[in-house]
Amino acid sequence: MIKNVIENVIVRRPCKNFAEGITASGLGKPDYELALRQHDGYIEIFRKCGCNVMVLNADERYPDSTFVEDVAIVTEKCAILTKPGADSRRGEELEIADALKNFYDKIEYLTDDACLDGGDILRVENHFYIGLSARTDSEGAGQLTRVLNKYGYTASTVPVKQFLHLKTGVVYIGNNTLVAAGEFLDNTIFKDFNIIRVDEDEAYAVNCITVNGFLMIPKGFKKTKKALLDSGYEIIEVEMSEFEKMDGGLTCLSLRIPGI
Ligand code: CIR
Repeated sequence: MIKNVIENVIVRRPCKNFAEGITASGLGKPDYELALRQHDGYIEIFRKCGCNVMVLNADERYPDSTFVEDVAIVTEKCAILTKPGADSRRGEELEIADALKNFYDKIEYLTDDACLDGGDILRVENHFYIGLSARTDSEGAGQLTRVLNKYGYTASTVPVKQFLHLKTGVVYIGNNTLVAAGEFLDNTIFKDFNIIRVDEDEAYAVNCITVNGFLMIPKGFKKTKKALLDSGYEIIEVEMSEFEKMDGGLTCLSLRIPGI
């Protein structure tokens, strides 16, 4: 049984050219100063939830490098560096290795022929669903599965068509419960879960985070907040407007390292 305690969290400050990152949101250019303040708020919530937060300096070479979730998979047994599927993000993964060495003896690597973004990895207890998306291919999924199997985890793939990443459209909040929207609402792969259904106009709010008994959700999504009130978690809202403009959700901004 995993403890489900998050002890350490790694984040990276947004860089000055954050607005030059990849986006299809159509929500306009983010305000950098506001993004920094929202990032401060995000960090503060993890601290309130009892986590140590390691804050890495901005990396101006990679506009999307604040979205650290995409560059590594962190478990209680090992960390695995990914191979980002977008050309402009290739190499970001190597920049997180030193930070991970503070927490891990075992760091695993995928090879250059793989594509895999951490946003496509949905962990449910000791099973990992791997989204096959525009960013993650079957070579990446195969390599990750082999690494996970080595550490006693299982994995399987899920096609992702509508969303950027698997976790943009479905997340696990414990207790056999998923929060989902769009293509994942009636996907037979998830038929044995309880599903908290999120309407299309609030789909951004699917991407929430459970952390030490709290549920962090983006601010401004009333229907989803109401639906999540019965989940048994205390809900904490965080302003995310500037990250939403760059297609980033709550999970994307951190690597959450489970306690052993
Ligand atoms: C990108 O397109 O790569 C970034 N602008 C957003 C990444 C969001 N990451 C995530 O959903 N895990």
